[in-house]
Amino acid sequence: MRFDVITLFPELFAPFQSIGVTRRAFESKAVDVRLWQLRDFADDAYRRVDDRPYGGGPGMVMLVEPLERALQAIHADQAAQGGPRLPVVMFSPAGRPLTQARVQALADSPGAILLCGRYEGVDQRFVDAHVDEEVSLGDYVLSGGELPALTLMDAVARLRPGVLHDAASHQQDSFSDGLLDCPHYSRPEMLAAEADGEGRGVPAVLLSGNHARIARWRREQQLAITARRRPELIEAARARGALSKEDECFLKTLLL
Ligand code: 21W
Repeated sequence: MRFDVITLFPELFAPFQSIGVTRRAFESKAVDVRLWQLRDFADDAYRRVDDRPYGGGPGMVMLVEPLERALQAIHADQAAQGGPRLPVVMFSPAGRPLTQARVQALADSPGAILLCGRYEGVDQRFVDAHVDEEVSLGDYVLSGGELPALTLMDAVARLRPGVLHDAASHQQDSFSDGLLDCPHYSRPEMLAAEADGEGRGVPAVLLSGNHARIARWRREQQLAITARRRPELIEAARARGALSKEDECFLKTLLL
């Protein structure tokens, strides 16, 4: 798959290609990322890509014409590579929140053109003519769409075949079954006591070797944590029929 990223800050994307799971995705060609510096598509000596908003007000607006030239160059490049025309995703605080379902759909697709906004926003005429979808990361204010684009590509890359070593870790993830994850423990079994307290041990059930009991304990931890922190996810799991009779019984025992 391929991502074409339109940005004023291509430097921000370097670590994606040089570190960790996303580097592996990149090197294995599971995800091909091409960065397009919007300033290269300006038409004046100052490489201007923004201007003041009609009607007044604070901030600057990204200009239609450089964006259209960038898009045209990307479409030409995609066609030359024999690829399909990819949808345009714009990152905006006014977009729909990104979900794992949307991430999965993108991972199963040939890719997308990602437009990273800066300034107050993008001239609406470009949005109306070319943007297929507006995506937000949530209700807090960032300074532009680059970190959201990196977030989306990270979430997609780890779903591409061959990128994660352990296929089971997909399945167990928070959100892949709609509940938050259970707690995890590793060595040592007992942490030495400080002067003032007791040693901190691993929950005994995890050392029991009883795999059915361990699975039940983990499920109950997931249910309890989700019910406390994200009750709406319990409601959604119930609506999907994803809660067993045992799950429901356990939830009734919780003091929320
Ligand atoms: C932040 C641009 C605020 C414009 C309401 C009415 C992309 C983002 C961004 C930015 C404003 C995302 C206003 C979560 C984000 C992004 C830069 C508008 C004035 N508010 N997801 N008028 N949060 N942010 N501010 O900020 O480009 S995805």
